[in-house]
Amino acid sequence: MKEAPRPEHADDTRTALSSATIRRAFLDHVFHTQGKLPGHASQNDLYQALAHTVRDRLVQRWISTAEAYLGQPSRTVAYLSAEFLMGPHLGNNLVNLGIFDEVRAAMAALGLDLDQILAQEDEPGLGNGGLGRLAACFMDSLATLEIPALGYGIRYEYGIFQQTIIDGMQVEKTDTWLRNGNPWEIQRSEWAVQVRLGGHSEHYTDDRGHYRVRWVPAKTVVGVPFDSPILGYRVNTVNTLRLWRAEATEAFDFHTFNRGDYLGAVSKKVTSENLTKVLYPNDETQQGKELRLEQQYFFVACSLQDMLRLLAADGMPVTRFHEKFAVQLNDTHPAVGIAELMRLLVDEHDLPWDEAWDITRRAFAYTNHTLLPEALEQWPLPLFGRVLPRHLEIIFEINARFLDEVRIRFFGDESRLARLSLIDERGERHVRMANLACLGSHAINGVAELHSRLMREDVLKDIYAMWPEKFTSITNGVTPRRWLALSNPRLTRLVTQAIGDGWIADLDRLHALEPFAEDAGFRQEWQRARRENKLELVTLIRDATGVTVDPDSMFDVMVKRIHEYKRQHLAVLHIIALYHRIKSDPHAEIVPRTFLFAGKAAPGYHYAKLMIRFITSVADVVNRDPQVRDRLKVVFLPNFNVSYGQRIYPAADLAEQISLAGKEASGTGNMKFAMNGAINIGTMDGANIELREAVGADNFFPFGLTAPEVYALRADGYDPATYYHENAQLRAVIDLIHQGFFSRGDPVLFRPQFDEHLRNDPYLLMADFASYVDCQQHVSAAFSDTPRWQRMSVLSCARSGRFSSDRAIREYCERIWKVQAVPVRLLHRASGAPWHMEEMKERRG
Ligand code: 26W
Repeated sequence: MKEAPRPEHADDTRTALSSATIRRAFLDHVFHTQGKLPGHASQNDLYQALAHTVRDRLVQRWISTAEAYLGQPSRTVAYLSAEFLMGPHLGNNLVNLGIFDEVRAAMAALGLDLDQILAQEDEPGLGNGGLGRLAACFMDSLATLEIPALGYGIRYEYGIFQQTIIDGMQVEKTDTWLRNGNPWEIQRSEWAVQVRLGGHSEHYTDDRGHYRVRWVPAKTVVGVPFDSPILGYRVNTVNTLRLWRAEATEAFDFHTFNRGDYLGAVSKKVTSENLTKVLYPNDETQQGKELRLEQQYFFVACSLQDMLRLLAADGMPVTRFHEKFAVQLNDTHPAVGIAELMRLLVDEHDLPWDEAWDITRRAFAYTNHTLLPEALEQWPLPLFGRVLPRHLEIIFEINARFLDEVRIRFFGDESRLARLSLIDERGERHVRMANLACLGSHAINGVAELHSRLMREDVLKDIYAMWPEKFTSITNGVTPRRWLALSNPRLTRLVTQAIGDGWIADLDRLHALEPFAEDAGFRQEWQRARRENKLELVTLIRDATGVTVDPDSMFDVMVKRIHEYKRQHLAVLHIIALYHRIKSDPHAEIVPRTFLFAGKAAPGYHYAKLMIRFITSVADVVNRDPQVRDRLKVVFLPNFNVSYGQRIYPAADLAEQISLAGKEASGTGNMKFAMNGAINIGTMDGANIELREAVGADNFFPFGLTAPEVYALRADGYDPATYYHENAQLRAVIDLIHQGFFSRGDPVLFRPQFDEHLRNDPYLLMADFASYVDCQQHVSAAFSDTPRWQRMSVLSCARSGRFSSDRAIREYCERIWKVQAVPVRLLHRASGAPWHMEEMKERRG
C-alpha cells in the first residue's frame, strides 16, 4: 500500500500517525476525555477514545484546509441536501488517513479488537435511502478531489427509524443516535443565525422614496451549526458538513414567564426545537406537512445566511455571490432557497429585481432524483402562505415575469402556460417546487441516461422546450473508499496485490484486473475471499434472525427501500415458483439459493408494510418445509442501514435490480454490488442500462419490458389477467397465494395485493413474470459453472470504474459548478510552540 503523507513532527501525540503514537494518544483520551482508567473503560469509552484520537488527526488537516481556502479564487460548492446518510465515520476516516493497519496494531498491542470498537459507533442515519447516501458519497469525492465544498443540511435528533420485525411485521423504534454523544461534530454557536417563520409582510416606501417590503414574522427560531470534518482519501483536504439544529430564541419567554406560566414558556421552547427533531421517513411520497416545509426553509435560510457571512469575510459584496458559491439543490427539498436568496438580495440588500434574479440563477443548479409523480413536491398555497408569506409573494412575482416570457415565446398556448406555471391551478392550488427549481437554476440534471431522457421527454418536457441548454445528465456514482476499500478488505487486498492500490483514487484502473479473470489461480483466491465474506454474513444472519443459511448456496440479495415500483413482490413470486417446482417434483434440479431481503418501509405506506409481511410469511413456510429447506432459504434481515450494507454487498452473488422500467431514477446499490463482484439481474431501468454496457452483456442478466415497451403496452390496454390465464406457472403461484398457503390459511391477508394485481397491476408484475423466471434459470446455470461465475465476478468488478462518485463529481465540476481543485498544504506545529500563536495575536490586533 502507498504510504500516507506523514507530518514532520512524528513525536506529536495529537497528530502523528505511527502505531506507537496512536496507542499513547488513545490511552490519553481514555483517561482525559472519557475520565476512566483503562481497566474500567466500557466498550463505548474505547470507541470514544479512539474516535477522539482520529479526530485530533483530522482537526490538523481541517484547520490547514480552512487556511488554504481563505481568499482563494475558486468557487465553493454548497451542496444543499435535506438528507446526508453518512454511515459510521471512524472506519472511513481510518481508510482515508491511511492508518487502518497502524490503528489495528495499536489496539492489538493493548489486547483490543479494532472491529469490535468500530462496531460501537451509532451510525448517523440522517437520510432515507439513495438520495441521502448519494450526498454522502459526493462529500467523500469532493474532499478526495480537493474541491472546496460545504455540505449543508439538518442535524435531526432522530434519524431514520430503527426497524424491528415482530411477528413478521415491521415495527418502528426511534433512532437515538446521539445518546452517547457525537465525537464527530463541533458545535459552532458563534455562527448561529436567526430564522423567521409565519406572520405577514408589510409594503412601504423608505426615506429615499424606494418601494420596500418587510417581513413581520410570527416567530423566530435560532439555527446552530454543528460541523463535521469530511476527509478526502490520502489528501490533506478536510471539508465541512454543516448541519443545523433549531433552538428557541430565548430559553424562556419572559413575558409568559412573568405571568407565572412557567410551563407555557418552556413549551414554546420545545415547539421551536421540534423543528429539527425528526427526519421524515417518507421516500418518494409527498405529504404536504407544515413541519416539513418549515424544516426545509429552516436549513436553507440558515445555510444562505452562512454563505453571505463567508462572502463578507472574504471581503466580497453580495453582488458577487455567484462567483463565490455554486449552490446545488439535491432534489427540490431545498428549492425554497431560490425564493430565499431573492428575498435576501431584494428586501435586505436592496438590489434591483433583475440583478438579484441574475445572481440567483447563476448560483443555483438542480438535480432531479425521481420520475414518480407522487414524489414531485407540491405545497398547498394556503399552507405555504402561512409558513412563508413573503416567499409566496416572491414566487408570484417570479411566476408573473416568467409567464410573460412564455406568452411571448408560445403565443396563445394557454395550456402550456398552465403546465409551466409555478402554481398548479387544477383543484386546490399548489406551489410546484420542481418548476421553481428549474426556473431559478442555470443547470438541471438527471442521475442516469434513461432518467435524464425521460425527464426531458416526460416529467419536465415543457421546461425542456423553454431551455434545452440547461439540461444535462450525470450518472450517479458511489465512493470506492467506503464501498470497497473499507467494506471488503479481502477483495481489496487481492486487487491491490494484483494491480497496486492506485484504483482507490482512480477507479478506472480496475480495468487492469481484466486479464486476471482468465487466471485460474487468481479466480480461486477471488472465490476464497468472497466465500469468507459470505461466512461472515452467515454469522450475522444467524445472530440477527436465528436462521442458518448455507454459505455455498447462491446468495440472491435484494436490499433497498421497500416500494411497489422496486417490486420486491416480483422476487417473492419467483421464490414461490421455485418452491412450487420442488413440491411438484421433489427431484427437480434446483440450484440452492439463499434469498436475502432487507429494507425499510415508510411507516405510513400500508402496501409496503404488507410486502414485508409477505416476504416473512413466505420465509416461514419455505424455511420450515423439510423438503425444500436445504435448497431454498428466505431471510428478511431487519434494520437495513449503511453498516449492514457494508457487510452485505461484499457477500452477495446475485443482486436484484428489478424495478419496473422507467421508474428507478438511477439506483446506486447496483453499482456497489458490481464493484464487490456480485452479478446484477435487472430490468433496463435507471443506471442498470449503463452498468450492463460497462460490465458487458455476459456479466449482467437483463430481463423484462423496456421503458418504451411499458408505455406501448399500457397504450394498447394492458390486461394482467391474460398473463394469469396463459401462464400455468404464474397461475399456480397466484393460486397458492390466494388459497392462503402463505398466510396460515387466511385467504384474505394477501388478497388485496394480488386481486389488485390481476385487475390493475400498476407495476406490471404479470407482464414481467415469465421473462424474470426464465432469466433466473440462466442465472442458475451460470452459477453452477463455478469458473464461469468467478470470471463474471472478476470482470464485473474490473469494469465498474465508471461508477465511482469521483467520476460523477468531476462531471459536476466541469459541466455545472466550474470549480477547480485547491490543494491543501499541511500546517504543523513549530517545535513545541502552540499553533500559530503569532498570527492569532496579529489577527486579534
Ligand atoms: C417528498 C418525499 C420524498 C423524499 C425523498 C421524495 C423523494 C425523495 C427522494 C428523491 C427519493 C430518493 O432517494 N430517490 C433516489 O435517488 C437516488 C440517488 O439519485 C437514485 O439512485 C434512486 O433511483 C432514487 O430513487
